[in-house]
Amino acid sequence: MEGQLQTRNVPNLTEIELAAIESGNNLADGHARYELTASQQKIINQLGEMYALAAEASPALLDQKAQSAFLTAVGQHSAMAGAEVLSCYSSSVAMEITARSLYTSGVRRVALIHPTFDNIPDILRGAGMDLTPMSEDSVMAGSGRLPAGAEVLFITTPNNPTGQVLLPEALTHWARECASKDAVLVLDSSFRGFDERAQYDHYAILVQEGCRYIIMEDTGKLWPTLDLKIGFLAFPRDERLPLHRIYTDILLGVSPLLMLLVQRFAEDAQDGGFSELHRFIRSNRALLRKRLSGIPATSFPDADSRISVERLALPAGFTGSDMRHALCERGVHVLPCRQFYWAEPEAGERYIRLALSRPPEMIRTAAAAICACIERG
Ligand code: EGV
Repeated sequence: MEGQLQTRNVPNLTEIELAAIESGNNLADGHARYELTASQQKIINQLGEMYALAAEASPALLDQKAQSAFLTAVGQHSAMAGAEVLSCYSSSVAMEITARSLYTSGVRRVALIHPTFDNIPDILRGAGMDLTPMSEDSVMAGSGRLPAGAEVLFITTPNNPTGQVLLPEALTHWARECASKDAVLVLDSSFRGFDERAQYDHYAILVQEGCRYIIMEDTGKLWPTLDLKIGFLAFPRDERLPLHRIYTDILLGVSPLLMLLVQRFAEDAQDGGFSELHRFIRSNRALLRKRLSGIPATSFPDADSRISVERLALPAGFTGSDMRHALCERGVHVLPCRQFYWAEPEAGERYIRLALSRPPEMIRTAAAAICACIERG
């Protein structure tokens, strides 16, 4: 009953994102919404020929080539050799398959990073998992034990919305800790394309530590491809969870045209596209920070974040939820951070989240609206 009331009164982040989508000043969702680069445009101009190629080629080969191109571009060199990789239409589909596989195997107790994007706890709870929060700081510190009884440790890295990255020493620690308890280490790496610090070979470490793992890789946040994207679900070939079986309950596979598109964009990324993307996001982040630098008592708590969203801490007396509504009246759409703090919503009220994967003009407009709202009090 309480749960149903919650659902009616507080929108989830995706409902807020949806409401913003038709707006001119949509800095709500984390999807890439800006012009294609020149080399990306070239790929799109070849879509007709790519369709013909995809129709003729072996789907399995296209799948393998796209996976290999993407995983190589993000530094995951051991993945193809050691892991089974399943291609999904989005990383949320991969997450749903993961959660159902856990449930089917009798697993219930998941330790989950806090805060993180709300659809992760929502999908896991929806599939019957019991969640224990683990603070982002304790996860990233890479010391300490798993909470008692935890059968899964779920980490978003880089984390959304903070951009914090699980470094090699910390991954090694948790891999060892999970291996000693036969727990599964699940990583959502949807934002790793933005941050080279998250591009060391995770699979090599996990294999070396003998850890059971599931990794969700994602192209969805990286390229302005009108939501043509792939979520990869990767796990050891000998993993006993019924991931392949549940995948096939849901999908035969994804479109070979989509696989070919992902392959071409991944090759372009490796060939300078990622550098260009990193420059673009860095420049938008600097622009936002500069435009708001004159506003007293606001701050950017994630000094070293490289991902395509940015948290802003509001002055005392403002809440993220109120600020979101006030900005909405000025035609600017952002996310409140309350919902990211799934175990302690009030702690998220200090912040809003702004998307940086937008044209710079939109960042300027949003910054001006935020200044106006705060100055008015
Ligand atoms: C972000 C949208 C889903 C998600 C956006 C996101 N929600 N998939 N239910 O893709 O950070 O804005 O992760």
